[in-house]
Amino acid sequence: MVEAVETFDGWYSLHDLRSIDWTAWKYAKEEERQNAIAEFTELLSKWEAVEENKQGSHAFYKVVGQKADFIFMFLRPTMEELNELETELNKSKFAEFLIPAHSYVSVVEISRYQPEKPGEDLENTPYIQGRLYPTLPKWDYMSFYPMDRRREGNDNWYTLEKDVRGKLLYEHSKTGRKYAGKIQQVITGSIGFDDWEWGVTLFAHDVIQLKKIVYEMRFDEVSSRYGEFGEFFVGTIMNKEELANYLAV
Ligand code: 76R
Repeated sequence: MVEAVETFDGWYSLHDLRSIDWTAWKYAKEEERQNAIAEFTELLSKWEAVEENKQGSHAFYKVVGQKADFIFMFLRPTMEELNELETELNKSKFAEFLIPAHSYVSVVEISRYQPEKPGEDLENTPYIQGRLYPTLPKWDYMSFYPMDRRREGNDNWYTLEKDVRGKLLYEHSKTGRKYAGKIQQVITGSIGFDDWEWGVTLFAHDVIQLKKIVYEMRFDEVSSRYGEFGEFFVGTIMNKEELANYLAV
């Protein structure tokens, strides 16, 4: 019988993408704009404090292209906190000038294909804990996209035996490790939560490495035979300090 793999699940994740209503923003009074920026900056500071206390993390990037203007990735211990956080953002003055563009709900996931050694408590090792509850990197570039594993005719991931899937993912991880220090990936599981099966969030110092890793992985069997991809979003980092300048009209 084909077996599911056990997963370690960490913080809950919300990717929240917004476009700016530039026309409304330009027509607003200068005082209104300044108030919106000040209040939003306070929200950013609040999220930074959560991150410093290791109660969650976030990433904030400017999206390149017309799919959105901003992408936030929020990590929190519970779904409720994600919900509260988005509601607080929605109630803010700044949100009056934001148009929802896209969102994605998932949970940080590590699949356990490697058998545990006797007496080992893998989940509680500092390495696994650090990956389940990560402080997201503040690297210059980010890419986010959802993906599925294919289930078509002879290319059905869900009819492969666990050891076969484990071997294919091991091959995949060897490609991944070539990008150590260049790419940091966060895999989030979204089965039961959103439209695709996983969310892939990649961070890079050099934007071209995002293209290189995804391209190279396309040739790994786990992607070439079993990977289906959704929409890609790519962004450059947004710093709190540059916000006022970015929003100046
Ligand atoms: O968790 C681990 O590090 C163990 C090995 C590993 C697994 C099980 C691993 C390593 N990944 C795993 C699972 Mn991955 N990963 C992706 C993408 O665009 C594409 O073609 C794929 C998008 C990237 C870029 C990437 C990077 N990985 C998964 C899964 C879940 C599958 C399942 O459970 O069925 C998906 C959807 C997925 C997708 N992966 C790595 C990387 C990198 C860089 C590594 C090496 C990490 C390291 O060892 O430091």
